[in-house]
Amino acid sequence: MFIDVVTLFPEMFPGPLAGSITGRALSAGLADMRVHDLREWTHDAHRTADDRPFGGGAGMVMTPGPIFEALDDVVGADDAGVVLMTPAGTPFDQEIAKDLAARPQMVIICGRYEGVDERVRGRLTHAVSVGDFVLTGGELPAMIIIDAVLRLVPGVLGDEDSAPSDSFYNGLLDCPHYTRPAVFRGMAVPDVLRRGDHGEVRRWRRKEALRRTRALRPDLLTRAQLSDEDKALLREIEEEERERTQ
Ligand code: JB8
Repeated sequence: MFIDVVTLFPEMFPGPLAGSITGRALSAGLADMRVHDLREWTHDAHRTADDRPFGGGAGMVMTPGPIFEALDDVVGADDAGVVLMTPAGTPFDQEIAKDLAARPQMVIICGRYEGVDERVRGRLTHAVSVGDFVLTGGELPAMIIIDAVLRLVPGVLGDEDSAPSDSFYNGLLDCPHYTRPAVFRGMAVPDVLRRGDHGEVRRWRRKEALRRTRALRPDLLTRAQLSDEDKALLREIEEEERERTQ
């Protein structure tokens, strides 16, 4: 896949993407990341990419001209994803990651300042946020999107880097994990994991994933596709919760 980043701070890339699984994916040619300085598409001596907001007020707005010209030059495929990183976007999630990973090209525009001229929206397939907090710009969010998308590209994950059981892969938080030692500072690993009954282990993991999701992310539970077994496990959890709080 082709990944194109349009930014006022190209020196921030590849940054952390040069390491680990993403670094290997890029150096192995499984994806080709090109980083573009938005100022290449400015035409004045000061290479201006922002301006004062119509209507007045504090802060600067990224002007549409350089962004439109950058997209004219950079967007190749007609089913390319064109993504603006903005706090006023859709919360990024695994569904958006899958959508973007299925495309031949992803172009990410990193927002800065108070925002981007609204007329840019018409050139986008996605406007996404990575969470409800204020950042300095869209560069770090763009790296999050690239990481999440790259790991869905075939060949990027080795056998040891599991995708199917990850949190959110099936719409639930992942179950708790344990490794040796069996007892650490007086804290024991649940017996079921040490007995080696694979059916019991699978059921325990599903139940604990449901328990954790119910406690921490009830919004995910209402959207998840729950099997009859899941519903039975949730009833057990609710009964255990009633007993615990009596
Ligand atoms: C300033 O949450 B985000 C995001 C936040 C930002 C900017 C861009 C993106 C620019 N704050 O994805």
